[in-house]
Amino acid sequence: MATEETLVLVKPDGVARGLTGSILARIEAKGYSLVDLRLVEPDRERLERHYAEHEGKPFYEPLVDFMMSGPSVAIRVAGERVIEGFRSLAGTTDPTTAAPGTIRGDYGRDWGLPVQQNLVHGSDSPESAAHELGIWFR
Ligand code: DAT
Ligand code: MG
Repeated sequence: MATEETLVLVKPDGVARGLTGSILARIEAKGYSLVDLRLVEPDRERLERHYAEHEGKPFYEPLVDFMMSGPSVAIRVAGERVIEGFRSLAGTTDPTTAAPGTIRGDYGRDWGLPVQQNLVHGSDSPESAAHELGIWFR
């Protein structure tokens, strides 16, 4: 299997709660490589491109607003099967039920908001990784 790259975001809740270092440590401890990293305050246009697949869903507007509420840390991460591997490390989307031992399961929960604040984003396929890396590291 060839080395892959994925886009990881530490979302505004993760940055605001001071969890960036803990999340980076988990990526490094798993053995993946940090290739590039930056603090980004995305505008609406960038987020609309990043989350285009979710346009029209009930959580879409709250999601975009949440992602504009503060900076995110964008990370280019490399390794064999890193796309699948980081998704596994992150845990399932709903942080309340994400498995303990995962980033979302250990650090996240429901805060009674219309959007799930689940700390991290990870690309879900080679196609979305290439697309998303182009959006955040243009
Ligand atoms: P993931 O981030 O696990 O790939 P996704 O791509 O389906 O999940 O959704 C993008 C983000 O939108 C997700 O991280 C949190 C939010 N979200 C998804 N489904 C939701 C729901 N049913 N209610 C509220 N927020 C949701
Ligand atoms: Mg997704």
